[in-house]
Amino acid sequence: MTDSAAGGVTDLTGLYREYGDSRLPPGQRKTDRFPVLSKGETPAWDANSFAFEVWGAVDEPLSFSLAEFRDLPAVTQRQDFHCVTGWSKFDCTFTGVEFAEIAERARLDDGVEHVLFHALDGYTTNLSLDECTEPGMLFAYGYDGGDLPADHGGPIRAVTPHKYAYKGAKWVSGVEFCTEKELGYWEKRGYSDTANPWNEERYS
Ligand SMILES: Nc1nc2c(c(=O)[nH]1)N[C@H]1C(S)=C(S)[C@@H](COP(=O)(O)O)O[C@H]1N2
Ligand SMILES: [Mo]
Repeated sequence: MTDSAAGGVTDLTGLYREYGDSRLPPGQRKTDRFPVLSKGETPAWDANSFAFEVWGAVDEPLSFSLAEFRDLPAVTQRQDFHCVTGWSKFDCTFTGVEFAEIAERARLDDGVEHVLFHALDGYTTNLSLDECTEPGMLFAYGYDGGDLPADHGGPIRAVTPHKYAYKGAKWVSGVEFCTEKELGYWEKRGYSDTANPWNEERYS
């Protein structure tokens, strides 16, 4: 896997090799734009009252203001982005907090195996805990050297370069650690729970 840090940017665009042979997953076409794909409107939020919360089967429920979240140790990564509707955007540069950083602080109960992400627009998506600790799983607030635009999920979104992008909640406001699996918005509506782009796991 290519994982070289140049100028503080870790290159994760070689991550596909762990899952398949082609950087462009089967059935995808490359776009140079960054389309916006949301189930509804971009939700309104207030930088002064926004909270990123962590709850569920944890010893230490957490709540971060935007300023507190931006004070956490952060990384910048170059990643590819694959939407299940068929477009892929290569070389997105995201800055944010690694999933593991949050999980460690929350001190998970022994039985935690699943994670449900909650978003300001009512969207949810689920992953197993193991899938969340894969490299590239970030809570991103920066994109291409600036703030993550609101349409793309600012103030904070999850990014999941090893999965179709519906696994990455935009406007993420809550991370719930669970002992049992609960399906998210698209997973309940027939999209794949595992969502591996190189195996073309689009539908369940
Ligand atoms: N909260 C929320 N997150 C979401 C969605 C959404 O509708 N609401 N759409 C998902 C889908 S299907 C994709 S492809 C990506 C799109 O991200 P983009 O708009 O930045 O391209 O966000 C994902 N996360
Ligand atoms: Mo998507």
